[in-house]
Amino acid sequence: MNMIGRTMTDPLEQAAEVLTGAPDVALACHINPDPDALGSMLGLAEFLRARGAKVVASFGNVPFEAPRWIGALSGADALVPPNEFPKSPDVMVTLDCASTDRLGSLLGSAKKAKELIWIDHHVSNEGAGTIPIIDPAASSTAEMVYRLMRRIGGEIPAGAAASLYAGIVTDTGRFQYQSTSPETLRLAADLRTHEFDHARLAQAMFEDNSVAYLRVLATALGRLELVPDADLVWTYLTQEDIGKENIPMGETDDLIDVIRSAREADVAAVLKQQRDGRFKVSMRSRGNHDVAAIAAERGGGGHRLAAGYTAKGSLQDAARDLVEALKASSKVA
Ligand SMILES: [Mn+2]
Repeated sequence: MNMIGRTMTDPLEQAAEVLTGAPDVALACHINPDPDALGSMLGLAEFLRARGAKVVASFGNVPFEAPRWIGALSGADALVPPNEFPKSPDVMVTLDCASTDRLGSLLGSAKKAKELIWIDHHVSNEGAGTIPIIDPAASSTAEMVYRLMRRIGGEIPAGAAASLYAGIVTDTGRFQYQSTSPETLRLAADLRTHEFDHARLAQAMFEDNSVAYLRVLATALGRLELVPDADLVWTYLTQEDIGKENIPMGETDDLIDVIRSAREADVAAVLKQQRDGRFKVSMRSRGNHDVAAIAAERGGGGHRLAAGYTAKGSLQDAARDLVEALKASSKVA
């Protein structure tokens, strides 16, 4: 492919061409992967393997721990721990990474990759790699991977369809969020024509809480604070809280979805203490605030209605800063 030809084709076409010809492909999704990141990656892995490519997939968590729901997805046999990931891959694809630091320990491989295809839908993404495919209008990275598969052509294995479906269902909040377009629904319908148990998949993703998590949820709900001046409802969890119930902080990812159902405030936030003592702030807006802007000003990122950052200082400092930011932020009409 010559350079002129290349500048004239769109990134999706470029990526399709590269992946069609590549015998070895290395896939990476973001650290602490959600079903969109992992589903996109394992789906693409299974698809490319069915086409005869050798594929490895990973994410840069150290220690390397897969989320519990990975058992509901197929294609996991492509997974390797980060230390077995190629150091300078010929072709590497990143999935659902809003920024390079989301690669964790796999960033070095991305820097040395000859061809780096960067697939993401976060609005804060500035794009990276030799072939950036960024679509903030896409409901999910899985939706974008599906388009890429269609462009490459050929059969989509049922397992790959299930993995993409998991990503779409999750990132659209089960088809509730604004990002759910007619195209998203058509694409989900297409995926559902494949033979897989979507009800079991949904159960593994959404109805699989431990009693320990529900107790931690009770602790968080017991501390709920409403700040009407800031249009905010918020709560927090400390390392001690999760230590008591012996669950990892990652198991509390869905807590924000309970908090944001409060009708009295537009913005919901959960402040979670990390192992280093700092508080990670997750925010959701019901539609009237651009929380991505607040996150970006604090070194974080995300979407207009769902974003996050790591706060400086104590819990009190972090909460005060958030309240001030919301009071200052002009509402989106
Ligand atoms: Mn996503």
